Amino acid sequence: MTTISGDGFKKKSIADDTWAMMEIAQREGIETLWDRLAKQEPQCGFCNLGTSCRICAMGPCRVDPFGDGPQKGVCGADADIIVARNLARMIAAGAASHSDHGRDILETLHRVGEGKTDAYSISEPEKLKTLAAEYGVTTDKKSDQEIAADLAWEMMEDFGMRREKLPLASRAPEARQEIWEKTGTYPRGIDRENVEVLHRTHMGVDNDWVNILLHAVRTGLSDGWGGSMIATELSDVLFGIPTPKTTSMNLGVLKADEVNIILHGHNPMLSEVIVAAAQDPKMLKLAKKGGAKGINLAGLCCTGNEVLMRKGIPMAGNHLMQELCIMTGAVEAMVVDYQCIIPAVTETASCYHTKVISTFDKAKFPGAEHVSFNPENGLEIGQQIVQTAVENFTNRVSERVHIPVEPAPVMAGFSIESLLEVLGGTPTPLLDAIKEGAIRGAVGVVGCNNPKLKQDLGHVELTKRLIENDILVVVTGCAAVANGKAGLMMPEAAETAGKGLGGVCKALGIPPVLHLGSCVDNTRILVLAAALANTLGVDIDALPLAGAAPEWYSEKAVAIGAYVVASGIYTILGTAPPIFGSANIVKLLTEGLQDVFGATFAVEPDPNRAAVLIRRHIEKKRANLGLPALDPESIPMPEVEVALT
Ligand code: XCC
Ligand code: SF4
Repeated sequence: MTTISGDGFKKKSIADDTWAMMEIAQREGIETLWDRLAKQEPQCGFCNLGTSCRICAMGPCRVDPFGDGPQKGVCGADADIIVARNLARMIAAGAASHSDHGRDILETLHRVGEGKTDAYSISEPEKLKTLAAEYGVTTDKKSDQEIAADLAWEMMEDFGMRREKLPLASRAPEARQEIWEKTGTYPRGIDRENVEVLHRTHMGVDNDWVNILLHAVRTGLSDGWGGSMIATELSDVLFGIPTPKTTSMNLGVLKADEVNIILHGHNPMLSEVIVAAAQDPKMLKLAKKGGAKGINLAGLCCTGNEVLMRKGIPMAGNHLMQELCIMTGAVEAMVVDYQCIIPAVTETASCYHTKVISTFDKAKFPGAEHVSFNPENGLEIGQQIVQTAVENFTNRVSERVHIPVEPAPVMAGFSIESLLEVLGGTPTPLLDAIKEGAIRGAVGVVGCNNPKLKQDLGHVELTKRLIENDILVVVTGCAAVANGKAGLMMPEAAETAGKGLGGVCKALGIPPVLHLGSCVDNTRILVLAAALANTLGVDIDALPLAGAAPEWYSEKAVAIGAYVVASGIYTILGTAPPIFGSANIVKLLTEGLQDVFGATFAVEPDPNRAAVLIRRHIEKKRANLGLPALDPESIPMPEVEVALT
C-alpha cells in the first residue's frame, strides 16, 4: 500500500506529472519507490558510512568509527580499508556496466563487418574512418564493411591485456596523460582494470587504502576514456551522429488514442530497430484494425536519450517515472534492455494491461515476457515486439487512461560535431565568448534521480542559478530530462540566462542548456574539454569547467565521478557516497586529490550553495588563465535552505 499522501507528493518532486501519478498510486493502492523507501527507513547507519563489510565468511563485520563499538573487522580491516574497498567495488560495478554496454555495441559493429546482421549498417563512414585512423587501421581501398571488421577487431583489444594504454585516452592533453602515467592510473585494458579491482578487494590482497583508490581511479578512467567512449563513438557510427531537433518531454508525450510503447534502459541497439518496425505500414495497419490511431514511441532514462537525440523520439520521463508512466493506463508495452530498470515495474504492470518485455539475456525480470535479442536478426525481433504491443491495445481499459499534463517542448540532441557546426565549424566563437567573459565557463549537470532527494529540484535549481550567471550548462542522462521538463532546453530559455550567455544563445538560436545525450555520452564532455584544452595549450584542470551530479543514485555515477575528477574537472555531488566512516578518505577526495589530479569532489545538497561553489571555482580558473574574473570571495554563500536539501 502506498504510504505517501496529500501534500506529501509535493515534498517528493517538483514535477506536476509526478504529483498527478502519485495521487493515482494512492487512490489505487499501488506501491511506489517512495513507499518502499519509507519502509526501509531508518536505513543502516554502518552501510551509510561505508563501514560494513560482507566480502568474506568470517564476517559480516561492522566497524564503528565514531563510537565504542569494534574498530576492526574479524580480519583486522579498519574503517579506511573497508570504505576504500567498498568504494572501489562501486566504481568497478559502474565501469563494468558502461563498458559492457560498449562491448555490446562493439560486437554489433563486428557483425556488420562480417555481414552477419539484417538490421545494422554504417551510418557515418567518415566517423568510422576517423576512428580507424586513431586505431592505426588502414582504410585504403577498403569498403566500409571491411573497415568495420578491422576496427572492431582492433577495438576488442581495448578490453583485454595486450595494451599498455587505451588508445582513446590519447585524446586527452599530453599534460593529463603524464599525470596518469606518473600516478600509475593510465588505463590499460577495460576488463583487466575491472577484474583487478575484484582481486585487490578480496580479503587479504590490497590493504593500503590509497593504493586501492588509485586503482579504482584507473578503473574509472578505463570507463570514461574506454568503455563509455567506445559506446558513444560506435553508436554514432552505427546509428548516426546526433543533431539538434525539437521534440518533447514528460508524461504528456503519451497519446490516449495510440498504441504507446515505452523504450527503457540504456542500449540503443534494440530501440533503433523498434523505431524502424513502428513505421512499418503493416504494423500501422494492424494498429488501426485494433482501434488505435497510430503507434507512439516514448523513451525513458538513457535509451530514451539515445533515440531522442538521433530520431527525435519524445521522452516520457526520467528514472523515478518508470512505475508512474505505467499508471497512466496507456502503455501497451514497456520494452526494457538493461540498467536502471527497477524490478518493481513488472508488479506495477500487473495492475494494468501493460506488458513488460525484457530483451537481453543478461537482464531478465520476473513477471516480464522475454524476447531474446540478437543483433543478427534484430529487425525481425523488433517487429515481433511491436506486434505484441499493438495486439495488446485491445486489452486497454479506456476508463483507466489518465495522461496528466501537456508535453513540454525541448530542443535536444547536440553532439560535439553538431555543436561545432552551430558555431560555424570551429570552437573559436565559444572560446572567444569565454575569454571575453560573456560566458564565464561551462558545467556538466548530469546523473540520476534518487527518491531520497526531491525529484528534479537539484538539477533544475542548480541549472537555473548557473545560466543566470552566464555559465553554459551541458546535460546528459536523467538530469537532461529534468531540465527539459522544466522548459530550460528551448532557445526561449535564453531569456532566463544572464546577458552574456543569453546573447550568445540568441545569436546562435540555441538553448542555454545543451542536451548531449545519455550517460555514456558524458564522454562527449571529455572530448569537448580535451579539445578546448588542446586548443588553448593547457591541461583540462586549467579550464573554467565543473561537473555536478545533484541527484545521483547509481554505481555508474560513481564511476563517472571518478573519471571526471581524474580528468581534471571539479565535481559536486548532491548526496555523498558511503565514505563518511573514513575521515582519511573524505579528506583525500575533497582536498588531497587537488595535488594529484588538479581537481576534487565536493558534496553540497543545496543547489543554491552548490552553484556558488561552482561559480567561485570558475572565477578562480579564469583568473589563473589571465581572463577577466570576479573575486571568488565576492560571491556570497547563501544560508542552507532546508527545503532545498
Ligand atoms: Fe540511470 Fe542513465 Fe542515472 Fe538515469 S542518469 S538513473 S544511471 S538512466 Ni545515467
Ligand atoms: Fe569482516 Fe574482513 Fe571478511 Fe570484511 S573481509 S567480512 S572485514 S573479516
